[in-house]
Amino acid sequence: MRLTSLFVTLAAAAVASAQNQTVTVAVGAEMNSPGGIFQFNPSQITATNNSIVTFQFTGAPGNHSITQSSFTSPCEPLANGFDSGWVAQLENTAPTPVAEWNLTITDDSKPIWFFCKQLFPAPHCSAGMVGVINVKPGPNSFSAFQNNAKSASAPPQTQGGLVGVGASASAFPVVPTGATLFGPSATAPGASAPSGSAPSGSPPPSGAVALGFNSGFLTVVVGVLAGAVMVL
Ligand SMILES: *[C@@H]1O[C@H](CO)[C@@H](O)[C@H](O)[C@H]1NC(C)=O
Ligand SMILES: *[C@@H]1O[C@H](CO)[C@@H](O)[C@H](O)[C@H]1NC(C)=O
Ligand SMILES: *[C@@H]1O[C@H](CO)[C@@H](O)[C@H](O)[C@H]1NC(C)=O
Ligand SMILES: *[C@@H]1O[C@H](CO)[C@@H](O)[C@H](O)[C@H]1NC(C)=O
Ligand SMILES: [Cu+2]
Repeated sequence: MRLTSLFVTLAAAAVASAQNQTVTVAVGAEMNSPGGIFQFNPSQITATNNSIVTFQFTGAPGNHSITQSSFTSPCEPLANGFDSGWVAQLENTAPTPVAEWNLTITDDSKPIWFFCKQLFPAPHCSAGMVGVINVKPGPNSFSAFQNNAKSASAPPQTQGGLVGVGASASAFPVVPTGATLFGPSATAPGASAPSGSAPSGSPPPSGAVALGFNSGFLTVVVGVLAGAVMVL
């Protein structure tokens, strides 16, 4: 009897400790970071059902999104996928408290692939700014996904909703003074842009969007990209 109840207690404790964790992911990096500006760190996350993945926009300056995609189309928003919208911060230091977005895992049985949809000063997704939650063993690895992203075409600049496939958020990113959220205001909160239709009021995909970064930053970024191309 006593032994049985001890086992039951231990089993319950083991289950509880494996649930509802919080994992923090840095969105964007500092210019001199290993791996460059365009990255999620860590880029591979394990998170069980009900766990919260907290994306912190610590990269500054930066203008990034967390947008769900699929293994086969790394830089293409997934139909009914989640999308944080862009969080822009132009100072060299991220504001405090840092801009933050919480994503809750609703299905840990399948990988949840995501990317950054920002196109300026160069498409972040093909620069390698991609990530995965709950990758499974096999050929659909993070490195295969990231390699596919490098040759993908630029993502459309549509805005998705809060509820994704396998993960969802209850609100768009909370941004402090010094950071600005772009995208979600163009659609109703929680609304998911239907795939294939252009949301009204969204900016044209190229040319017309102000960059906002100073030219020194651009020069460094272009230099970093040129360096990356030479290495590749
Ligand atoms: C985990 O989160 C779910 C949903 O919020 C909640 O119902 C459950 O009680 C939590 N479990 C633990 C062990 O905190
Ligand atoms: C994200 O979730 C964590 C853990 O529950 C919480 O402390 C934090 O306040 C949440 N952040 C936002 C922006 O909701
Ligand atoms: C997590 O939730 C999904 C969807 O309900 C379910 O299919 C999966 O089995 C759950 N994972 C675990 C470990 O229970
Ligand atoms: C951030 O990026 C979005 C999408 O490209 C753009 O609309 C917005 O103007 C940018 N914000 C700044 C401050 O550069
Ligand atoms: Cu980005």
